[in-house]
Amino acid sequence: MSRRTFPQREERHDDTLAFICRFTDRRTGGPYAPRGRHAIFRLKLAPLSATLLLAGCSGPHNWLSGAGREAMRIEALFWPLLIGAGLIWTAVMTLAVVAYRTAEKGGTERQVRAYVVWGGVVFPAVVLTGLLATGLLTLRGIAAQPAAHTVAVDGEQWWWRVRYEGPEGPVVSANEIRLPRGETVRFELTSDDVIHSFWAPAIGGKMDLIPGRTTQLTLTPEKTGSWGGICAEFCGSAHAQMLFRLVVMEPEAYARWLADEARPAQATGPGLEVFLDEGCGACHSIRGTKAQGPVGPDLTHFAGRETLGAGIRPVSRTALRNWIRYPEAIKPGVRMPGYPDMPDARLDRLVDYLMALK
Ligand code: HEC
Ligand SMILES: [Cu+2]
Repeated sequence: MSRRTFPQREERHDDTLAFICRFTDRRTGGPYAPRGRHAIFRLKLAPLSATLLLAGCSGPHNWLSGAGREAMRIEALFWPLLIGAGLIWTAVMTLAVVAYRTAEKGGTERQVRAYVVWGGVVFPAVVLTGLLATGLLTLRGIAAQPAAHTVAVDGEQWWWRVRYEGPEGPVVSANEIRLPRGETVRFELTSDDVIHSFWAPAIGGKMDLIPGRTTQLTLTPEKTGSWGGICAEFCGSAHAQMLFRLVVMEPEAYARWLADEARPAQATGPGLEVFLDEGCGACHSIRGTKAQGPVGPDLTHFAGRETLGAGIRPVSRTALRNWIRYPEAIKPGVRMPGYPDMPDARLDRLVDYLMALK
């Protein structure tokens, strides 16, 4: 069989695939069989896994942060599980070795069978039953809780539509969810297109968003701060760029913020004309203006948010300019057209206006 070379691009972008091809081909003498070192040494996943591990242990996605009551309960389950699993693994392996030795040294079949039955059947069955019961109890404690208020979240390709119950009707926002500290909130989750999954590791979770259904998740944030959230179910090309922020505030600050958020847009200026002229209003709403498009994120208080593009860029003039000109370059697959030819002066006016939407 002739040796094809592994495609360069794929090699760089999909180390796992490359690894599997090389690994299986090494055994079968197939086309991707590696020269020289064993396939496993070519696996370049080590730095990646280390990064992921470290990323999980710090920063806004840290699920061991104790920033939410549900996250803490899961954490309380995690450590006994991890340590227990380690101990059990060691014990069972020891027993296996002892059983093997006993057999080798001519132990009777009864002796060997005793090790297998007690160490391999009875012990795991008892431990796993205990763990299952603990897990189910924890789950029940997390699931069934009365909530002080509700936030509706719709998954969209590839951003989050957020609706609060404002003082006078619903308040719509996007990609950022504000919550009062110490109060239990019920998320009502649904999707407009495909299945997404709502996950804010630091506070707790996760729960799928399913088209045609409403799923629920209750969370109780315990620490103020800004925490990261992600879509945890592959939902299309820009899935990895579908992030959100969970901003936990003191209850009084939250109430003030919500009242403010419920107001129509305060900004005016020539940029609004540009916005309407360019047709942005066909997709985006700015409450208090003629722009009432339901397709994209509500922009009424856009500049009051921390990020744009569903958590992938900070809200800044530069990021916003680039986003309007080349959204596809920032987020491949994005459902917003770019405006690469908009004259600078016009773009500046538009950006001035959007940055004033606090
Ligand atoms: C065809 C519909 C459509 C049009 C027209 C459109 N957008 Fe968008 N826009 C979207 C969608 C969809 C998103 C969400 C993209 C994502 O994050 O995946 C978006 C995102 C944005 C965001 C980021 C919002 C946030 O909070 O993350 C801004 C700002 C924005 N658009 C401004 C504009 C401006 C200014 C125009 C006109 C020059 C415009 N858009 C035209 C559909 C559109
Ligand atoms: Cu997704």
